[in-house]
Amino acid sequence: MACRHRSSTTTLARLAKPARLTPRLSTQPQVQSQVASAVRCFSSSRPSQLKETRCQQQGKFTSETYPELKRDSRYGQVTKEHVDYFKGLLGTESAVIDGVTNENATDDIEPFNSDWMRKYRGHCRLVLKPSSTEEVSKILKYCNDNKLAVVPQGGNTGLVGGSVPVFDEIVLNMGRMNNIHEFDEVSGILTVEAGAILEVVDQFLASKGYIFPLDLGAKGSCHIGGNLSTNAGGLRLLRYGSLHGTTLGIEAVLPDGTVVDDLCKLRKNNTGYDIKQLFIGSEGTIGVITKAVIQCPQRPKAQNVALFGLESYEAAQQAFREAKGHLSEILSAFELMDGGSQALVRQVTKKNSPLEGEYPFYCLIETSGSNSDHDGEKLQTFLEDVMEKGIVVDGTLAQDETQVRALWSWREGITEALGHLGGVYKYDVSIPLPEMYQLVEDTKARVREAGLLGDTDEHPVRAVVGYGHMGDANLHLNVSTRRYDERVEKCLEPFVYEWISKRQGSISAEHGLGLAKKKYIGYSRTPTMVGLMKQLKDLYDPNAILNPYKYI
Ligand code: FAD
Ligand code: 2HG
Ligand code: ZN
Repeated sequence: MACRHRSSTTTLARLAKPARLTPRLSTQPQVQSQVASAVRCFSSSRPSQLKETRCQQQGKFTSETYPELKRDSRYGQVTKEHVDYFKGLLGTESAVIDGVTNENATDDIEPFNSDWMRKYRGHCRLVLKPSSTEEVSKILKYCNDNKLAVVPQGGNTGLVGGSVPVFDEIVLNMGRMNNIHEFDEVSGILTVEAGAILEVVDQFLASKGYIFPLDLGAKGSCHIGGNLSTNAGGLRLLRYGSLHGTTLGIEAVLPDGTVVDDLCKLRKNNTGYDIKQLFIGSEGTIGVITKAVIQCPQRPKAQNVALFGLESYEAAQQAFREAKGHLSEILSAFELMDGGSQALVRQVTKKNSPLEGEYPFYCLIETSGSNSDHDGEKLQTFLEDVMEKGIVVDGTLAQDETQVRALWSWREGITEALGHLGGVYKYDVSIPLPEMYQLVEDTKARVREAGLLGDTDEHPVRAVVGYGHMGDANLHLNVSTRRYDERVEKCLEPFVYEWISKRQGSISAEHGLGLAKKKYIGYSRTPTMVGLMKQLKDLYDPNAILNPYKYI
C-alpha cells in the first residue's frame, strides 16, 4: 500500500474510544494480483458480484411493472442466423451466452437481465462479450444494419435501470475488455480498457504510487467504462473533481461501427469541440466506450479519517464550513449520514456504532496529504475546535488503516445494507446545501401521512433516510421498503422531482437518468436542452439501436 496511516494512539479529550474494528461490508471482490506493465484484469465479468450477499428475490419484469412501455416494432428479433454470425465473430464459447437457440441458458443470462437493485428486469436472450474494439465495431455495425437493439453493460452496478434491457435487447457486456494498456509514471497518465474493474485498476495504480481519481462503494464490480458513461461522482469528487476534468481521452464506437479514436494524452488540447465529453455521462445512448485515458493523481502518503455525531443538520453545515477553513487543501471527503441510515447499517451488519451514543446526524471527514503528523494535527485541532464550539458532540479518529476502513464502512456500506432489507426507491439529487436535508423530512412526512410508513408488515415503507456527499451538495434520499409497491412510487413521484425543481436542484447529481428518471428529465433541463440532446442522439444513433427506452 502506498498510503501510510497514522499509527500513534492520539485520542482527543472528548472523543470516544477508537472505532471498534469491523471488516468492510461484502461489496469487496476478490481482487486479482497485478503485473507491472501491460496488465490484464482477470476479473469475473459476471455482473452479480455484489448481489450474492443480498436478497435473492427475483424481481418482476420491467415490462410488467411499467405496462405503458411497449416494445418498439422497428427492432428486429434476434434469430439463430444472427447468433451464428456473432458466434463466428467472437469465436470462443464463453463470449456468447445464447438463450436464443439454447433454452437452458436462461439462468446464465439472468444476472445480465436484472439490475443491482432487483428493480428492473429485461427479457434479453443474447449476451455478447467482445474482447477488442474491432469486435465491438463489427457487432454494432451488424446490429445497426439489422436493426437489433443493444444495451452496453459494464459492471451492472448502475442505480437507475440504465444497464439492463427492457425487452429483448442484446446485452453488450464489456467485462472481457479489461487490459491496462499503458501507464506513464512521470505524468500519471493511464490508458485503460473500458471493462477494467475500478478497484483492480486502483490497486495497480497503488503499486506505482498513484490513485484513480474516483472512488465509490461499488468499486469491486463497476467498470471504468461504466464510470465514464455515468460520469460517476463518488466519495472524493471534492478533492479530484469530476471525470469530465480527469479524462484526457476516449476511444468509443458509434452505433454504425465507426471507431472514434480520441485517445489524447495531453492535459491541454483546445482544438475545436471536445467531443469526448459527450460520451461521459451519456449512459450508453450514443456510443460504446472502449478505452480511456485518465489523468491520475499521486497517491496521498497519509490518509486520516474522523467520524463524529451531531445534533442537527444545521450543525453539520457549520462543521463543513469549519472543515474547509481548518483543513483546506488536505480535505478529501466530507460525507453526511443521518441517524436512520446508520440504524439500518447496524441492523443489517449487527455491528456496534463506533461512537458511544446515537445521534440524528453523523459526518465522516477524510484528509489526504503528504505528511501524516502534520495532517493528523490539523484534523485533531479541527475536531477540538468544533467540539469546543458545541458543533460536534462526539467523535472518533481512526488510528490505523483498519480503523480507517472500519469508519468508512459506516458510510460506504449504507447502499448494500439497504439492499438487504428489500426494495429501495432512490433519489440522487443536488440541492443547495441550506435546504438539502429538508427533502428527507418532507418526504418522510408525506409517506407517513399517506399511511405507507410503519413498523409492521402492512406498511410497505420501513424507513426514509438521507445521506450523501455533503461536500458536493449531493443528497441520497432513500426510501427503504419491505417490497416494491406501486403506491409508494406514486406517492414519491413526481413529488420529489417537483420539490427539487422548485429549488433549482438537479434530479440526478451522479447516478444518471437511465429508465428510472426517463419521464422526469424536464424537471432539471429546459425543453431547448432536451431538444438539443435529442438532436445529438439522432445524429449519432439514427436507428436508435443503443440503449432504447431509456431517458432519450
Ligand atoms: P453499468 O451499471 O453496467 O452501466 C451504467 C450505464 O452506463 C448504463 O446506462 C450502461 O448502458 C452504460 N455503460 C456501461 N458501460 C459502458 C460502456 N463501456 N460504453 C457505453 N456505455 C456504457 N455512483 C456514483 O456516481 N457515486 C457513488 O458513490 C456510487 N456508489 C455506488 C455504490 C454502490 C454500492 C452501487 C451498487 C452503485 C453506486 N453508484 C455510484 C452507481 C453506479 O453509477 C456506479 O456504480 C458506476 O459508475 C456504474 O458502473 P458500471 O460499470 O457498473 O456500469
Ligand atoms: C453512494 O454515495 C452511492 O453511496 C449510492 O452514490 C447512493 O444508494 C444510494 O442511494
Ligand atoms: Zn453517491
